[in-house]
Amino acid sequence: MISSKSYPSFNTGSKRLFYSFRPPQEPHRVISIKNGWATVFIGDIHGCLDELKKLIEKVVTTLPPHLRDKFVIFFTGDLVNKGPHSSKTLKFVRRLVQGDKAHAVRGNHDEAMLNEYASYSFFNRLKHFFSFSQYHYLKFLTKEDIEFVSSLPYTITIPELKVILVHAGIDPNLSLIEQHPDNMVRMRNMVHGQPTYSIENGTQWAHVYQKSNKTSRIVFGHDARRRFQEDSKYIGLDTGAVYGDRLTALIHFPNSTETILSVDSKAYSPVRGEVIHTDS
Ligand SMILES: [Mn+2]
Repeated sequence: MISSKSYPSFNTGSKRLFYSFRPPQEPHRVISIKNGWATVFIGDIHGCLDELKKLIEKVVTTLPPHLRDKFVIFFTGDLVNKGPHSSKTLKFVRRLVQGDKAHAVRGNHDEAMLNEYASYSFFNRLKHFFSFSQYHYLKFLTKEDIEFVSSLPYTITIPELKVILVHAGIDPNLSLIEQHPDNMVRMRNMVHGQPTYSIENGTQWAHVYQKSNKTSRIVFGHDARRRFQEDSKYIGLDTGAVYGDRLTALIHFPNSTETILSVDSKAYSPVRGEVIHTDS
């Protein structure tokens, strides 16, 4: 059980956090890329482990031989839920991260899993023995797996690339430190200058960000219904892997050229809502 007491208080103003537990000890991390290394960003996996392994193989064969042991992966979060192999995916990603081969930010589904774990009552534990429970995979997770997910930051800044990695988005009106935790994992649109989780009201946040005076490029996931999104200041990599579309990677080579790769996936989860085609 993760005690909320193990987290320092987090200034969220008067806003309540969506989930009862506290954010990670280090919500915003800075991670540097070694000179001459390639950087790989991978979108929302949602337990699609077969697709993830295929995509990493494709990345490796796409890299020139001298870079095949010189690359680091960044995941946009939502490692678990909806798909077929949540616990195995989590353990696979944890091994990569703890072996210094990858980094990840937390997504809303990673938080939902922590929330479910934190309310690990007798009834919940019983429920998890049946596969109809969305969280049946919790019984395969160790304390180390849970601590790993709890430690995932909301953002990772990569100074060499001028990139900020975040699961859902960044409020363009605020500095990084002022961002509300829930927005970083759940926002999709901006409405009257405020972030919203809704996709129906307002403008997609990335378009607002693009027009703002911010200069960092945001790499994000979460917005599967809009699929791939790109402009000079942002790139959205959730291409609906769990809905039978694709799992996508962006490779940033040491000479700053970039390539987008993806692998097809099976439809593991029914699509909620139509795919939205944007002009980006
Ligand atoms: Mn998400």
